[in-house]
Amino acid sequence: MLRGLRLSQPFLQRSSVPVNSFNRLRVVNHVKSGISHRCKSTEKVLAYPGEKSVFDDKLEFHSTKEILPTYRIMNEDGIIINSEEDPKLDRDTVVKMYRHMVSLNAMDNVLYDVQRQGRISFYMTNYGEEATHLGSAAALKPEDTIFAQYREAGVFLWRGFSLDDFMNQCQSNSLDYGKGRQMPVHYGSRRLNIQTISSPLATQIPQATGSAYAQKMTKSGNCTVCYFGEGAASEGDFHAAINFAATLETPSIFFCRNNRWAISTPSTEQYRGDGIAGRGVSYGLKTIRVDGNDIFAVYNATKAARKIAVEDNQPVMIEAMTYRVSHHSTSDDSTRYRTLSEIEQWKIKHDPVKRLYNYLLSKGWWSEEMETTSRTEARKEVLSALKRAEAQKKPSPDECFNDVYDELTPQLIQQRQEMREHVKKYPQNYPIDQHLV
Ligand SMILES: Cc1ncc(C[n+]2csc(CCOP(=O)(O)OP(=O)(O)O)c2C)c(N)n1
Ligand SMILES: [Mg+2]
Repeated sequence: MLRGLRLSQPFLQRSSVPVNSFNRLRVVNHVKSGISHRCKSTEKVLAYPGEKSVFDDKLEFHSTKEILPTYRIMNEDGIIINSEEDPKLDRDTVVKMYRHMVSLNAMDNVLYDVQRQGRISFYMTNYGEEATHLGSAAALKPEDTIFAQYREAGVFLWRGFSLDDFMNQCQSNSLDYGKGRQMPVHYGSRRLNIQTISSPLATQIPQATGSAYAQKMTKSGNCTVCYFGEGAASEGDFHAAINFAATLETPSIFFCRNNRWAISTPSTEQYRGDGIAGRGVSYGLKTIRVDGNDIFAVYNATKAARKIAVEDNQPVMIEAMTYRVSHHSTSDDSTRYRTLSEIEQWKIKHDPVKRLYNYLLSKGWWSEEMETTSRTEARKEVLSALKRAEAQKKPSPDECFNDVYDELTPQLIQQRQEMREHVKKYPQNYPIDQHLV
């Protein structure tokens, strides 16, 4: 029964552990003749970082036994179920949150249709996930850096990205900060501390860890918040990023929007174990799972996470449970792989916007009349921003070649010349008069 000793000795012989470190090895002394019962010791096997394992003479494979709970403080009807947890946000703040939800819905309605009319090439809506955006964004400081995936338009709205900014980007016009070089919904803003979105999934996660590490090194007192979907969390980049954040002890908040779908792949086929929150724990991150459709729970969780990140220089994981109510994008038809009744159930029973609406009604801070007016106004504002954006010229095609390097390389100069000649030769295919020169 010298299992502990037998297991440990070869390890130590192979390793380069200095001799004086041998005293860290605690051989569990449970050698007894005729032992039949399980023997556990309170002594440690070895001091591995982050792990306290004891010797155990029973052969047993382990799996997740404890499922992390889901933090919630407001129920489906907009009633606060635990008044001690109520963040007691003032009327202006809650109304502002709600108004942004209304604007977000209006923008999604209009731009989805605008894509269908062929006036923009692509769009992704945010329906069903509004509370994850506004609850988290409201709990951050404007100086905190944000890395988003693509379905976080409400975070941009809260930060001050205007409807004109959204429309200019989706129209790829000359006022777009990205100079028309990205697909629609790939927003970004240096002024608002939001890194530009990029299409390859999960690339933002290690970048966000790097950003947080830089904040730590410069003692900035801020954190980096990284949003991603549960599908993106299957990428290798996710694991590398979280492990670096854990070991470098960075002021990071990893915010997973678990909306149950990654295009047509349901969460049930995406992972095993206790989901993304379970991974946070296993990587050594302080972790919380939260009802993503409860804006106050999301707000509290993000606020507390920010405190841990900034004050203790520790990364935090938040898994927000929500649902992608619409199609993945305008290139998708989700009724091909999920039932209408599933979608309806989420729309009717778990709608985060309705939940906040009911809360506002119960406080006397909103009315049916205000609802109608604000929805009409929001649509009008979106449409006029769209009109302004459509009236703008497109960027000069030369912009394709700028900003890659500090100065154009000879190859790029040659390619730009070829492009100019090509465009001139086929004016019927290139409405160059719509572009800046
Ligand atoms: C590296 C990479 N692989 C695949 C894709 C195609 N793709 C775009 S979005 C997406 C699903 C992502 O799902 P999730 O992270 O859950 O975000 P959600 O769309 O649900 O918000 C996939 C597979 C991609 N953009 N990049
Ligand atoms: Mg998803």
